[in-house]
Amino acid sequence: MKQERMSAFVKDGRSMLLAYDQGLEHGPSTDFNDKNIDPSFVMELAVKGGFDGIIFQKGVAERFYTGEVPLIVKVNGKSALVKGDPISRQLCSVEYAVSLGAKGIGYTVYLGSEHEAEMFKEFGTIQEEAHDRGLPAIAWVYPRGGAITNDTSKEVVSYAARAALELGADAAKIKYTGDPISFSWAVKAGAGMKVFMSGGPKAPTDEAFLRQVQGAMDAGATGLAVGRNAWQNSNPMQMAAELRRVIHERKVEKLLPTAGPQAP
Ligand code: FBP
Repeated sequence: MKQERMSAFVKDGRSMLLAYDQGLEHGPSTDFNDKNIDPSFVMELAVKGGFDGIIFQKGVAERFYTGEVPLIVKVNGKSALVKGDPISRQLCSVEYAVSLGAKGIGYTVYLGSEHEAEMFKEFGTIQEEAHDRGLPAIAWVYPRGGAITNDTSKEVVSYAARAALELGADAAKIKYTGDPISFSWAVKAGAGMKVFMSGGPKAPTDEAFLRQVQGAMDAGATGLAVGRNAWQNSNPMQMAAELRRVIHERKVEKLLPTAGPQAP
């Protein structure tokens, strides 16, 4: 049933989502250039680049969402200005997200933060409200705070996937561990829940990024939710085409040396 809730965003079991909530999360001077500071540019990339979904905060969705690609509204957020263990609180109701056209609800949980209990509780309510409307609840699970020393280790990333499953997420967006074998353990920890690799800061080369995406797909991920590595690229349409080749057309050689997911 959970897989059906994600069906608006998944084709042949695979998906590529375009994330554009970094203006609030990071600040405009950190991530944007003259082109991608315009949300219309990213909306157009989502459409022409063949993305399966677009992720906006409500204010951007209100003004720039055109309805041509399924929408995920990120219903919580925080700025980069406050220091200490992070907390990201709800900013938009599920009902309002639906009124904007959302087919999915996104929420970030900072696993390991001293405030995780508040985010768990809020996500729990949002998940139930989303499910009441037949919509998926998609959890960005980012281990962060003083308790976390390595947020891309196999142990921590698989914990993120398992936490998302147990919190009732239909899909989890988690960081890549760096290799397909360790990432396959995180996919396994999700026990059938859809797992998306999070894009992260722009990789040094396109090839390096595409190899990460290929590794995540080989590990059994459903797909990728990417922002900066797509719309910061000097040729975002070409990057979108390459991502389609890896994710949907399966045109790159297998990187995973063994037949299937490995136990730890
Ligand atoms: P990127 O591909 O740009 O990393 O976007 C994915 C994302 O999860 C965004 O949705 C979010 O704004 C950002 O990463 C959070 O980044 P950070 O890890 O710096 O908090």
